[in-house]
Amino acid sequence: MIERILLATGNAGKAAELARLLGCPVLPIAQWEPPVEDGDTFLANARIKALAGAAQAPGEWVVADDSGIEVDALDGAPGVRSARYGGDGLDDVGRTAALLQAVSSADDRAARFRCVLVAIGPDGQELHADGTLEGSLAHEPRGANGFGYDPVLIPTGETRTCGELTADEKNAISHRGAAARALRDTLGL
Ligand code: ITT
Repeated sequence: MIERILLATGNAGKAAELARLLGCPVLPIAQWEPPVEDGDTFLANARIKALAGAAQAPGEWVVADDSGIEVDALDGAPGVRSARYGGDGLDDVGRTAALLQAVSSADDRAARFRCVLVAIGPDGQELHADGTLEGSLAHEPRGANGFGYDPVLIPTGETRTCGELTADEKNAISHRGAAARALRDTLGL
Protein backbone atom coordinates (compact mmCIF):
# COMPACT_ATOMS: atom_id res chain seq x y z
CA MET A 1 0.00 0.00 0.00
CA ILE A 2 1.55 3.31 -1.10
CA GLU A 3 0.49 6.07 1.30
CA ARG A 4 2.27 9.00 -0.30
CA ILE A 5 4.49 9.96 -3.20
CA LEU A 6 7.25 12.54 -3.18
CA LEU A 7 7.70 14.58 -6.36
CA ALA A 8 11.19 15.22 -7.70
CA THR A 9 10.33 18.43 -9.51
CA GLY A 10 10.81 22.14 -9.14
CA ASN A 11 7.98 22.90 -11.58
CA ALA A 12 4.86 23.99 -9.68
CA GLY A 13 2.64 23.45 -12.73
CA LYS A 14 3.62 19.80 -13.04
CA ALA A 15 3.27 19.28 -9.29
CA ALA A 16 -0.27 20.70 -9.30
CA GLU A 17 -1.31 18.41 -12.16
CA LEU A 18 0.30 15.31 -10.65
CA ALA A 19 -1.33 16.04 -7.30
CA ARG A 20 -4.72 15.72 -9.03
CA LEU A 21 -3.70 12.80 -11.21
CA LEU A 22 -1.92 10.40 -8.86
CA GLY A 23 -4.40 8.64 -6.63
CA CYS A 24 -2.66 9.29 -3.33
CA PRO A 25 -1.21 12.27 -1.43
CA VAL A 26 1.81 13.86 -3.11
CA LEU A 27 4.40 16.05 -1.41
CA PRO A 28 7.39 18.01 -2.65
CA ILE A 29 10.86 16.79 -1.67
CA ALA A 30 12.10 19.14 1.04
CA GLN A 31 14.97 21.31 -0.19
CA TRP A 32 14.91 19.58 -3.58
CA GLU A 33 18.28 19.89 -5.25
CA PRO A 34 17.76 19.43 -8.99
CA PRO A 35 20.38 17.33 -10.79
CA VAL A 36 21.90 18.25 -14.15
CA GLU A 37 19.56 16.96 -16.86
CA ASP A 38 22.05 15.89 -19.50
CA GLY A 39 20.15 12.95 -21.00
CA ASP A 40 19.21 12.79 -24.68
CA THR A 41 15.71 11.42 -24.09
CA PHE A 42 12.72 12.18 -21.86
CA LEU A 43 13.20 8.78 -20.21
CA ALA A 44 16.88 9.40 -19.50
CA ASN A 45 16.16 12.77 -17.90
CA ALA A 46 13.19 11.48 -15.92
CA ARG A 47 15.42 8.68 -14.55
CA ILE A 48 18.14 11.19 -13.63
CA LYS A 49 15.60 13.21 -11.63
CA ALA A 50 13.92 10.17 -10.07
CA LEU A 51 17.23 8.68 -8.95
CA ALA A 52 18.29 12.04 -7.49
CA GLY A 53 14.93 12.21 -5.72
CA ALA A 54 15.32 8.71 -4.32
CA ALA A 55 18.74 9.65 -2.97
CA GLN A 56 17.31 12.79 -1.35
CA ALA A 57 14.19 11.06 0.06
CA PRO A 58 15.28 7.56 1.08
CA GLY A 59 12.55 5.12 2.06
CA GLU A 60 9.89 6.93 0.02
CA TRP A 61 8.15 6.42 -3.30
CA VAL A 62 9.50 9.14 -5.59
CA VAL A 63 8.10 10.23 -8.97
CA ALA A 64 9.88 12.41 -11.54
CA ASP A 65 8.47 13.87 -14.76
CA ASP A 66 10.35 14.83 -17.88
CA SER A 67 8.30 16.44 -20.56
CA GLY A 68 8.34 18.90 -23.40
CA ILE A 69 7.00 19.95 -26.75
CA GLU A 70 8.05 18.53 -30.13
CA VAL A 71 7.42 20.61 -33.25
CA ASP A 72 7.46 18.89 -36.64
CA ALA A 73 8.58 22.02 -38.53
CA LEU A 74 11.62 22.11 -36.20
CA ASP A 75 12.42 18.41 -36.71
CA GLY A 76 11.12 17.57 -33.23
CA ALA A 77 12.82 20.43 -31.38
CA PRO A 78 12.78 21.69 -28.70
CA GLY A 79 11.95 18.22 -27.25
CA VAL A 80 14.11 17.41 -24.22
CA ARG A 81 15.43 20.95 -24.36
CA SER A 82 11.98 22.59 -24.00
CA ALA A 83 12.75 24.09 -20.57
CA ARG A 84 15.78 25.91 -21.98
CA TYR A 85 14.43 26.85 -25.41
CA GLY A 86 15.42 30.34 -26.56
CA GLY A 87 18.27 30.58 -24.05
CA ASP A 88 18.74 31.08 -20.35
CA GLY A 89 16.84 33.86 -18.68
CA LEU A 90 13.53 33.39 -20.52
CA ASP A 91 10.34 32.63 -18.64
CA ASP A 92 7.40 30.60 -19.98
CA VAL A 93 6.06 33.63 -21.88
CA GLY A 94 9.45 34.32 -23.44
CA ARG A 95 10.02 30.69 -24.44
CA THR A 96 6.57 30.48 -25.97
CA ALA A 97 7.18 33.68 -27.95
CA ALA A 98 10.53 32.35 -29.16
CA LEU A 99 8.89 29.13 -30.32
CA LEU A 100 6.14 30.94 -32.24
CA GLN A 101 8.76 33.18 -33.84
CA ALA A 102 10.76 30.13 -34.96
CA VAL A 103 7.73 28.67 -36.79
CA SER A 104 6.27 31.95 -38.01
CA SER A 105 6.82 31.07 -41.68
CA ALA A 106 6.07 27.33 -41.39
CA ASP A 107 2.95 25.85 -42.99
CA ASP A 108 3.22 22.67 -40.91
CA ARG A 109 1.99 23.55 -37.40
CA ALA A 110 1.89 19.97 -36.05
CA ALA A 111 3.26 19.60 -32.53
CA ARG A 112 2.82 17.41 -29.49
CA PHE A 113 3.47 17.33 -25.77
CA ARG A 114 5.27 14.29 -24.40
CA CYS A 115 5.64 13.18 -20.80
CA VAL A 116 7.63 10.36 -19.23
CA LEU A 117 7.13 9.53 -15.57
CA VAL A 118 9.61 7.44 -13.60
CA ALA A 119 8.69 6.09 -10.16
CA ILE A 120 11.26 4.65 -7.79
CA GLY A 121 10.19 2.71 -4.72
CA PRO A 122 11.75 2.36 -1.28
CA ASP A 123 13.46 -0.87 -2.35
CA GLY A 124 14.81 0.64 -5.56
CA GLN A 125 12.09 -0.81 -7.79
CA GLU A 126 11.63 1.33 -10.89
CA LEU A 127 8.54 1.90 -13.05
CA HIS A 128 8.07 3.97 -16.21
CA ALA A 129 5.01 5.38 -17.97
CA ASP A 130 4.57 7.79 -20.85
CA GLY A 131 1.94 9.79 -22.67
CA THR A 132 1.52 12.04 -25.71
CA LEU A 133 -0.88 14.86 -26.56
CA GLU A 134 -1.02 15.50 -30.32
CA GLY A 135 -1.99 18.92 -31.56
CA SER A 136 -1.01 21.99 -33.55
CA LEU A 137 0.56 25.32 -32.73
CA ALA A 138 -1.67 28.38 -32.38
CA HIS A 139 -0.57 31.59 -34.09
CA GLU A 140 -0.62 33.54 -30.85
CA PRO A 141 -0.78 32.53 -27.17
CA ARG A 142 -4.32 32.12 -25.78
CA GLY A 143 -5.51 31.34 -22.26
CA ALA A 144 -4.08 31.76 -18.79
CA ASN A 145 -4.61 28.25 -17.44
CA GLY A 146 -1.91 25.63 -17.08
CA PHE A 147 1.75 26.50 -17.55
CA GLY A 148 4.65 26.38 -19.96
CA TYR A 149 3.62 25.97 -23.60
CA ASP A 150 -0.07 25.42 -22.79
CA PRO A 151 -1.18 28.73 -24.38
CA VAL A 152 0.15 27.69 -27.80
CA LEU A 153 -0.83 24.01 -28.15
CA ILE A 154 -4.28 23.26 -29.59
CA PRO A 155 -5.06 19.58 -28.99
CA THR A 156 -6.27 17.68 -32.05
CA GLY A 157 -10.08 17.97 -32.22
CA GLU A 158 -10.11 21.13 -30.09
CA THR A 159 -10.37 24.79 -31.06
CA ARG A 160 -9.07 25.98 -27.68
CA THR A 161 -5.45 25.93 -26.58
CA CYS A 162 -4.47 23.95 -23.49
CA GLY A 163 -4.25 27.33 -21.77
CA GLU A 164 -7.99 27.73 -22.35
CA LEU A 165 -8.92 24.30 -20.98
CA THR A 166 -9.81 23.74 -17.34
CA ALA A 167 -7.40 21.64 -15.31
CA ASP A 168 -9.78 18.68 -15.50
CA GLU A 169 -10.25 19.07 -19.26
CA LYS A 170 -6.49 19.13 -19.82
CA ASN A 171 -5.81 16.22 -17.47
CA ALA A 172 -8.43 14.10 -19.26
CA ILE A 173 -6.56 14.25 -22.58
CA SER A 174 -3.03 15.26 -21.72
CA HIS A 175 0.33 13.54 -22.05
CA ARG A 176 0.75 13.78 -18.27
CA GLY A 177 -2.77 12.51 -17.65
CA ALA A 178 -2.16 9.42 -19.79
CA ALA A 179 1.21 8.73 -18.16
CA ALA A 180 -0.18 9.22 -14.64
CA ARG A 181 -3.14 6.91 -15.27
CA ALA A 182 -0.79 4.22 -16.57
CA LEU A 183 1.45 4.63 -13.54
CA ARG A 184 -1.54 4.49 -11.19
CA ASP A 185 -2.63 1.22 -12.76
CA THR A 186 0.84 -0.27 -12.40
CA LEU A 187 1.19 0.90 -8.82
CA GLY A 188 -2.33 -0.19 -7.91
CA LEU A 189 -3.28 3.30 -6.67
P1 ITT B 1 11.56 19.77 -13.42
O1 ITT B 1 12.70 19.29 -14.28
O2 ITT B 1 11.99 20.37 -12.13
O3 ITT B 1 10.48 18.75 -13.25
P2 ITT B 1 11.17 21.58 -15.64
O4 ITT B 1 10.17 22.67 -15.92
O5 ITT B 1 12.63 21.94 -15.77
O6 ITT B 1 10.85 21.00 -14.21
P3 ITT B 1 11.43 19.69 -17.83
O7 ITT B 1 12.92 19.69 -17.77
O8 ITT B 1 10.73 18.38 -17.97
O9 ITT B 1 10.80 20.36 -16.55
O10 ITT B 1 10.98 20.66 -19.00
C1 ITT B 1 9.67 20.63 -19.46
C2 ITT B 1 9.41 21.84 -20.33
O11 ITT B 1 8.22 21.59 -21.08
C3 ITT B 1 9.16 23.10 -19.54
O12 ITT B 1 9.48 24.23 -20.30
C4 ITT B 1 7.65 23.03 -19.30
O13 ITT B 1 7.08 24.31 -19.09
C5 ITT B 1 7.16 22.39 -20.60
N1 ITT B 1 6.00 21.55 -20.33
C6 ITT B 1 6.01 20.33 -19.72
N2 ITT B 1 4.77 19.87 -19.57
C7 ITT B 1 3.96 20.83 -20.06
C8 ITT B 1 2.57 20.95 -20.15
O14 ITT B 1 1.76 20.02 -19.66
N3 ITT B 1 2.06 22.05 -20.71
C9 ITT B 1 2.87 23.01 -21.16
N4 ITT B 1 4.19 22.99 -21.11
C10 ITT B 1 4.75 21.89 -20.56
